[in-house]
Amino acid sequence: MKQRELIRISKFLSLVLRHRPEQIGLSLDQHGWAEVDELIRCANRHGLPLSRAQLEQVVAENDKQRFAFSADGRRIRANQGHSLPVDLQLTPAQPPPVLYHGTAERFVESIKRDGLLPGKRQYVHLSQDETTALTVGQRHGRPVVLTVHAAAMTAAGYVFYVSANGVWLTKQVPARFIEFP
Ligand code: HQG
Repeated sequence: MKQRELIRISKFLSLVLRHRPEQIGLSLDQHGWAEVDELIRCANRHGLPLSRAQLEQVVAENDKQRFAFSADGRRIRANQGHSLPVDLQLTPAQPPPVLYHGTAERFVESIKRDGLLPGKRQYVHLSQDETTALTVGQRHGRPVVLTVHAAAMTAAGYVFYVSANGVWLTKQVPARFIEFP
């Protein structure tokens, strides 16, 4: 499968597995899982030809490992990024001393005031390295990388999770834990 086709299917999966399964008549369980057979049926019915083999290739080769199959291979879900209120059953984890958040310059004033908020998603997304954060920030405009004092947050009782694909998640980051460039 060509790179372009992989990306197209990945974007489609992000939409239906994180945000809007109802758009293709799909349902997710409370932990975010979709039945693979049902996903394929719904996709095909909505004009996106999709096979099990293609899904396997997307899961295996996705640049950010955005999706995972269940152990028995019968279900699939997104590893993070949901706006739907699914419970990924993540266990709290101890983050490294600092994490990074990439955002756009135009959001900085508001972040200084309110801290980092999850917006439409369930969690604020944080990266372990600055390069990844920069790429995330570039999606929104002229990028800025913020340093988040994660260890200080856990000491203060804030809880962190790490998704199956290595994205750090937390409900919010108060401004006092953020270092601005
Ligand atoms: C900003 C992609 C104003 C926040 C990425 C961000 C990530 C505020 C935007 C994942 C704010 C939300 C998530 C405040 C936060 N005032 N703006 N108080 N608090 N913001 O897309 O982190 O490719 O929902 O800085 O790689 O950019 O889809 O979050 O700029 O891991 O797999 O509000 O999405 O992953 O934007 O990206 P988003 P994000 P995928």
